[in-house]
Amino acid sequence: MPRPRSTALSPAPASSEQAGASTGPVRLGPGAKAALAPAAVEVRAGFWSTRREVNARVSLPQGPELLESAGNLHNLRLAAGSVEGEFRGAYPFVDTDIYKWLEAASWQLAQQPDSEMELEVDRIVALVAGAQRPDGYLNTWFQLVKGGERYKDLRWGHELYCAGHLIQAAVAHHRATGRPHLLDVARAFADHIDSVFGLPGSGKEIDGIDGHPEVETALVELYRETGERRYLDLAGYFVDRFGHGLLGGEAYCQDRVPLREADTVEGHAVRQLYLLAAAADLATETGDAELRAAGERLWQAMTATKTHLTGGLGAHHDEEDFGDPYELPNERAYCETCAAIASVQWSWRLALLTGEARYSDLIERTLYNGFLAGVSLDGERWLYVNPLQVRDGHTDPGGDQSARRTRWFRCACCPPNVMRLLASLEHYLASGDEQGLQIHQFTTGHYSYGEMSVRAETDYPWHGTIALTVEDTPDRPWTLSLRVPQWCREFRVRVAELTYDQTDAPVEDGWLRLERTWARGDSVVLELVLEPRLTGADPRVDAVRGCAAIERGPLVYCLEQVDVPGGGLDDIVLDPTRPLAVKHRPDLLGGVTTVVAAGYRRRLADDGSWWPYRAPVPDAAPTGDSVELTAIPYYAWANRQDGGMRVWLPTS
Ligand code: FUB
Ligand code: ZN
Repeated sequence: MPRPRSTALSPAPASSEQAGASTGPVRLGPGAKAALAPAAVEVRAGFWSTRREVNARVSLPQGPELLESAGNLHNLRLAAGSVEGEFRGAYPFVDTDIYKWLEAASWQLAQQPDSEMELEVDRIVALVAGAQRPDGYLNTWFQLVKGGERYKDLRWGHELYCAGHLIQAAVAHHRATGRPHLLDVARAFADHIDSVFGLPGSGKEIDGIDGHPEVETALVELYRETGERRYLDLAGYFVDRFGHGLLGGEAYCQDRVPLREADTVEGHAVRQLYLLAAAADLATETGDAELRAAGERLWQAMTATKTHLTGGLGAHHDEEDFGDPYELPNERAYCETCAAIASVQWSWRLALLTGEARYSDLIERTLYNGFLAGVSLDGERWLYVNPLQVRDGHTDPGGDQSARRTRWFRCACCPPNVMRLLASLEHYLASGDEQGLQIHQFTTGHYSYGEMSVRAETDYPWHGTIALTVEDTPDRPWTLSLRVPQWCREFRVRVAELTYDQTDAPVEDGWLRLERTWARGDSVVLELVLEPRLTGADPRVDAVRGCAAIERGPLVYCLEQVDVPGGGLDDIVLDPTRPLAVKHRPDLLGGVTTVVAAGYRRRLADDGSWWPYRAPVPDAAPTGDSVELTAIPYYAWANRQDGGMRVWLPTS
C-alpha cells in the first residue's frame, strides 16, 4: 500500500463547502486555510449514542423549567417590560445559561425533529428578542441592575461573553432550523459591538476587551454564517488586544502577555481556552502563521505540564485557573467541566487546522473522562469541579464546588455547556479533505465526506474492534485514515486480503492511512488491543509520586469506596506486580467494564502519636490485608452513594 502524502501538506485547503461536510459548530469559510474540514457523522448506536439519548430525553427537556425556576427567563421578561419584579440570579452572565440551552436544543433539533422542543425554542427565542434594546444591546444584568450602564466594567461584566454565547446559539439555530429570528437578534448585537469597539484612532468609542473571552470565537462563526468580513476583523481585533494591560495586565484574564508571545497557558482555564479557540479560528480563516504557531506551542505546554490524566484542566479552586507546570493536585484538582468542553473545542480547531492526530487524542481522553464525569448517568445531576480524589472523611462544601452531584448551580455555566457539546458531538468525530476521509473518534454509525462514506460498527470503548464497510466511493483512489489512539500499543488491521499490525501498518503520525481504489462493500476491520494498564506520571508531578492509575483504552479508572470491602480508601495500596483482570458488568452503572486489581489495606501501627510525621523516614514496606480492588470508569463515579474516590493509587 503506497504511503499517501501528508494531510498537513494538502495543496487544496479543506472547506466546509464540500458536499457532505458537516454543518456543526465549526463550519469553515470558503477561503479557510485548514488541512481538514469537518465531515458528516451519524451516531447510530453504542456508547455515545446512549449518552446523547439521555441528553435528548432527560437533560435538554428539563432546561426550560430549570431556567424558569432559577430566574433566567424571568429576567428576559423583566427586561422586555412584560412583568414587574427584581432581577434574579447572582451573576452578570446568567443570560448565557439560556443561550447555551438554545444552542444545545438547536443542535438536537438538527438531528431529530421534536415539536415540543421546537415550541420551547421558539418561545424562548421570542423572549430573548423581546429583551433586546432597539440599538441591538442585550444584557439583562446591565439593563436591570446597572441602570442601563454599558461597558464600564469590562473586566468582570461579561457583556461581550454573553454576546458570544448569544451569537453561538443564533448560528446553531440558523444552521439547524434555517430560521432567521435569533440570528437577527445576534447580528444586531454584533453590529452594535462593532460600532463601539475598535483601536484608538478608528473612530470607535472604546478600545477594550471582555474579561472573559468568548465573543471572539463566536464572531468568527458569525462571519462564517453570514459571510460578513467585519465580524472576522472584529474577532481579530479583540484577540490581539489581550496582553496589553487593558484589563489591568492580569494573567487571570490573559492580559499579562499577548497571545502571540505567550509560552504557556495561564490564568482562568475556561477564559484561556476560549481565547485559544478563537486564535485557532482566526489562523484557520486568515492563514495567520504566528497565531497558529502560538496555538501549537501553548497546546504543547498545556498537555505536557498542566493537564490531568482525565484531560481535566485547572489546578486552583480560588481563581479556577491553571497552576504552575506539574502542579496537578488530586483532591484539589479543579477541572471545571466547562474547561474540558473548551479544551475539546480548541483541540478540534487545531486538529482541523493542522491535520494532526494528537489533538484528537486529547479530545478522546477528555470526552471519555474529564468531560463525561460532569453529568450523571441519569442526565439530571452535575459536577462543576471534577476532582481526582475524594478523601475518607471528606467535608463537602456543597454548592458549585461540591464533589457531590448537584441538580443545578448558582453559577450554572457547566450543565447547559455539557448539553450543547453532547447535542453537537457528531461534528467532532471525523473530517475530510481532497485525499480522503479521516475518522478521529470511533462510534457505531455513518461517516461521510463528499462521495466517500463508510458505515462503522463497534462496541468501543468496551471492545476494541471497529468494523468499517465502504458504502459510497468515487471512482478514484482515496485514503481512509483511522486515528490510532496514543494509548494503543498493539493493533491489527484487515483490509480485504491484507493484514497488518503495529509493526508494519502504514501509520504516519498517529494516522493509519489506507489508500486504494475502494469499492462499495469493501471492509476494514481494526482491532485495538484493550489490555488494562497501569500508568505512572512524570516525577515532577509531586502529587502522584509513588502512585499508579488504572487505564483501559481511552478510559481512566478510579476506585470508589462503595466497591472496596472494609471501608475507606486512604489506606488502600495497589500491588503493581499482580495482573489486572477485566470484568464486563452489564448490571453495573448502566453497563461498564470494570478492572480488577490486587492490593492490600495498610495496617499501620497505632503508636498513639499525636503527630502524623516520622523521623527517621520509615523504610520498611508497609504490610496489610489483601483486598481485591474493583475499579470503575472515572466518568461513572458519584452515581451511587457518597464516599471516597481516587484515581491515583499508592503502590508503596
Ligand atoms: O465567568 C463565566 C463562567 O463562570 C466561567 O467560564 C466559569 O469558569 C465560571 O466562573
Ligand atoms: Zn462551567
